[in-house]
Amino acid sequence: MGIDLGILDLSGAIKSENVIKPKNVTKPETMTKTCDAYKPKSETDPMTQTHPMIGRNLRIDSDRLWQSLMDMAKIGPGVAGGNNRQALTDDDSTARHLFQSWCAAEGLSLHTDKMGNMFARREGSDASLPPVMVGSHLDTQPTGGKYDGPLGVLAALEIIRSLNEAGLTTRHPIEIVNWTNEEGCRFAPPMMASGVFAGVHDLDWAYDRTDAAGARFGDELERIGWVGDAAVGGRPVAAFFELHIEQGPILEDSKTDIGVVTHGQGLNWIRVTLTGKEAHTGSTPMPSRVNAGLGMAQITVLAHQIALAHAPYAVGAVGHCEIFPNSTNIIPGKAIFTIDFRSPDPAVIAAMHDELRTGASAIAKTLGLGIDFELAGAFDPVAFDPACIDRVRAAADRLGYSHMDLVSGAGHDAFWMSRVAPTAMIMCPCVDGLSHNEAEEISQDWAAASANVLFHAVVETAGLVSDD
Ligand code: HGY
Ligand code: MN
Ligand code: MN
Repeated sequence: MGIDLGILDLSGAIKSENVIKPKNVTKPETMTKTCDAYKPKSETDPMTQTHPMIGRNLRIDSDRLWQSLMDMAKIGPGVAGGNNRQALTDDDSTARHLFQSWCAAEGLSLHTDKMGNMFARREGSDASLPPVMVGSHLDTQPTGGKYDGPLGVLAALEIIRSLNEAGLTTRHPIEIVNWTNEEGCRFAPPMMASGVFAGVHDLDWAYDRTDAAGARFGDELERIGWVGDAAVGGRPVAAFFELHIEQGPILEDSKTDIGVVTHGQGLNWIRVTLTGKEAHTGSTPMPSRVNAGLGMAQITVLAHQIALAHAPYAVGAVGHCEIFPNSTNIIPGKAIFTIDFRSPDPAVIAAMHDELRTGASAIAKTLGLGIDFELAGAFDPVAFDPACIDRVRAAADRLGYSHMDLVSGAGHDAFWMSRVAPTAMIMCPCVDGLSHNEAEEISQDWAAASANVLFHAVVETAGLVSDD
């Protein structure tokens, strides 16, 4: 396989002590453990310079972070306790305004680029230095949770609030980022705006993406009033850090506080369009039917079987599907659906894609259907920056949290940012490993622990210069 999958072997990385009790989390001893004495490293390279302050009482305010998460969750509520705050909706705009007001209250200067990415900047002692960026996304799935995305943006804000409270200055500026349209559920592909920032997607191509109703991304961004005037990307970034919930069961099952994300798996979204013939479901003889819905069902099973055939690390499913005219007594004449294939190994992704095209074409031929394939989203597996990863591990150790290496199953803006800046991710557990479900849940302690690790990694990278 293309990537050393040994890191998925969890045997060596789990420490038995310092466990978090899932669900009704009590305050385990690690959460209150004071920091060990901290020995500053060499003064030569400021990027690795560490400041005695970091070893002392640098902590975020857990209650304040939690309250911000709960306040943000009130915008674009779902129907079952989660959120439906899809990209470029009015709710997305309301969330942006709330975030903007919080940043203004902290004295940050806010600028927005042409993709609507929001950057809230805290100056450092040396404005000539590129910013350390930290953030994630505020848009959600249609039946999303309260934490997928907002935890990373609001933990970043909490770092700024804590620095302001402590009166500390960093060398590098720090910029909090809210990336537009990370989810890609309304406008494919996912991580679209960070992709434009990283030079992977062209601005005009992104503007022309349409949602299921045919609305253009560019028009919707204009409609909600969040087209900024700043160029998208093309500027130096010292480093990028992203805190995100795991969205899987590994951390909670192993009772580990922190996920140190070393890699992220790659993805292919293959959108299939099947063309059949609408006809009466009652009077049309079975042999003469050209049923696009039947083709979609058979190709859905095929995708599942292909993923199973590439076990243990490949995954595959059809999450999006539409049939037309979607009337009970009309044989579907058209089906449009998207296969989501993922693996840590690019060769496996390519193999699954090829097997799907071959198998689906054979199914279409047997059923007399027209078939069209479109690559609706794709990114390769990523390896994050070793120096940034080391800072995350050192912070978790210093703060007394248990940690393990992880490969991210989900895609994140950090994946594209790793192309233009040293990048690392931090993960916290989530209850039952559940996400992209309104029942998504984390504990306040999990949020605080991971935000503290983010705090130390970001501040160590930005360099502390003094107490104001
Ligand atoms: O699809 C993903 O992995 C991310 O949640 N957008
Ligand atoms: Mn996310
Ligand atoms: Mn998501």
